[in-house]
Amino acid sequence: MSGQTIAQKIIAAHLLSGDMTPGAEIGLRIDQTLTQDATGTMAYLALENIGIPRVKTEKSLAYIDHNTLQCGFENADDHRYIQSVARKYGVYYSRPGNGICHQVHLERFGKPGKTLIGSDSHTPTAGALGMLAMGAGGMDVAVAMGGGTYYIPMPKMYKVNLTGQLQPWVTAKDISIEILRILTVKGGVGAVIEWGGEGIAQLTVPQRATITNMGAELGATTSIFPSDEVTRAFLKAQGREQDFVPLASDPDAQYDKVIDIDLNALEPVLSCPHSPDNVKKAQDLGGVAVSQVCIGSCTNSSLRDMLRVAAILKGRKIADTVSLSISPGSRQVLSMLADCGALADLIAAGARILECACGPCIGMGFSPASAGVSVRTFNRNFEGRSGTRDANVYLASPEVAAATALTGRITDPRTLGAYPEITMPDHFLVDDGGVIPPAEPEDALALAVDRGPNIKPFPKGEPLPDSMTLPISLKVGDNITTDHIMPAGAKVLPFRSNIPKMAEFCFGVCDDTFPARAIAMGRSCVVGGANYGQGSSREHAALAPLHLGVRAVITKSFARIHVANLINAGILPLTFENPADYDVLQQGDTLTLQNIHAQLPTGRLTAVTGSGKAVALTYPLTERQIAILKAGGLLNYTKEASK
Ligand code: MIC
Ligand code: SF4
Repeated sequence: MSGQTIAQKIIAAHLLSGDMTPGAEIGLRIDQTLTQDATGTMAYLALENIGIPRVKTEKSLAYIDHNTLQCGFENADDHRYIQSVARKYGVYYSRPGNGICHQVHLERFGKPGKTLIGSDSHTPTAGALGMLAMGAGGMDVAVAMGGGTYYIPMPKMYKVNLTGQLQPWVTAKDISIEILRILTVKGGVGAVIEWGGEGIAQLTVPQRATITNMGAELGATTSIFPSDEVTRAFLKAQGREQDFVPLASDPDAQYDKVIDIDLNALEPVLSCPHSPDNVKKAQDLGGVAVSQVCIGSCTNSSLRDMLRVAAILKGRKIADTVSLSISPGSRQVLSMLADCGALADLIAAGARILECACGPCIGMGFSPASAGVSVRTFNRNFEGRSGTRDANVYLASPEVAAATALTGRITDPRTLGAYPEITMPDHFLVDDGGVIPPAEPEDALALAVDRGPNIKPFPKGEPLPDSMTLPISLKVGDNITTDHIMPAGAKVLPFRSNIPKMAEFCFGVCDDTFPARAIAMGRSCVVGGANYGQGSSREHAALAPLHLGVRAVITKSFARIHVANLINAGILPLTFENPADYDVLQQGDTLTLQNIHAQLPTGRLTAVTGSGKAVALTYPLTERQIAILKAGGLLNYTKEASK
């Protein structure tokens, strides 16, 4: 037997069911969970429904970071609900202002060798610590909090070897964008990406985290670094060296794909509108005028990133035509910036300092002007995500962003001269006062949960009928993101715990007549292209269509988390056996599916169009997934199973 990769070692140590053959379903024991507020309300409503009095994980955290605007009572009610439910059920509550979930988790809670799932697609950020960290839908996180198994298809193993040395002004973000150029937004689907090679020794944990964070944009199950002396130094500086365990792949570990990147050859690059894999060099984009620069997000909001930006901006002024926002990733980062004076340098240069939260990344304000150009250090530049439909959003390193803010045009930072030195402290400022522990178990039972009027019950699916005739309520193309299906932003996020209201915005970016049409059709199906559902883990992208009567989604292929969310919601996921059939089906056509129950275990299902043409559909479902679909979703299934 050959040796194991890092991920295979962690999987083997947490394996509850299945065998580790790529593609086969495996069940994992989950050590830690995290939720954020925008997906957290649904996750905790699901947890309440499951009926377990106390979480069973080693540590579960509820972060409030996505919507902190509190314009109107809805958002404040969500926070109050999550705080009360966390207190009662044994979950640590990271209050608004404490920071972005992935940054805080990296700093304070992630542990090498452990498993983590989070109701956010960028949970793999913690892979920078040698943790097997995966994004999941809220219902799956609820089940894991209750001590239940988390199921995924056993991933393939990819390895990226870094050699050489990053040149001045070239950063971890440029590595993240380079791998997107090589693999594309579909290239990591079904794989864990392990980072290694001599080049990783120069990357600190937060730099590694920029890379594991953006592995989500490759569609990867997760990304992971070894736990080595760099990891130990980081944990020590966070005052938690005791959490360190060394972890590396075996020298004879086998990989399905190996990619070599020579760091010496990398240059500052940007992801151009509207996809992270649309890559160009900064020096080739020099003519593009920019009206907004946003620095922060779970990709690039560490102390190191902020200190570097402050050093670049120190003593200079940003261009009159640019609005610059800076959101530090955590209270730790913000406090340390304040203590060392770097915050004052940022303010003096003209930056607008925002709360330690997701902010502009999820369209919570800072939407660019009409047809505006925004350069952001974030991870996603999907159409409409900024809140401005015709905006052009570029993704780049903090260095490129700072240089661009100074000139008002996309700027290769190497034109600024010498790379400013920064000094990283030996110890981070540790104050976990922003994290409120849960009540003791003996006090918890008597505690009430606060529920505001905007918090509606969890939507339930209906048992899968044996035959269905479904009109096609919508046909969309390739790479449809969950930001297309269920947009976010300041107008919609207050309704994350109110699916009927939220469904009014469903597919708004593609076709705002969809919700009314779907309701008028009663039950219907949606047809999509390849990589349908990429991006966010929001299960709202399944629950809102469910509310609108969508019973099946037929595509060329699916993104991992979204297809799991569809099944959990009780919506049938199907793919075309012959991708050319995608062209045969049109919006408004009708599909009839018969003998569904008997056909599902075969992995093949025939649909017949209104004009009598047979369309062969397929999807390899496990027995467990078929049972979930038949029960009308994971919640019904879990309740039935526990009877
Ligand atoms: C995102 O970056 O798209 C989000 C917003 O963090 C989502 C979660 C959500 O929609 O609430 C994600 O990445 O899963
Ligand atoms: Fe928040 Fe943006 Fe990160 Fe999502 S990608 S967790 S919205 S900062």
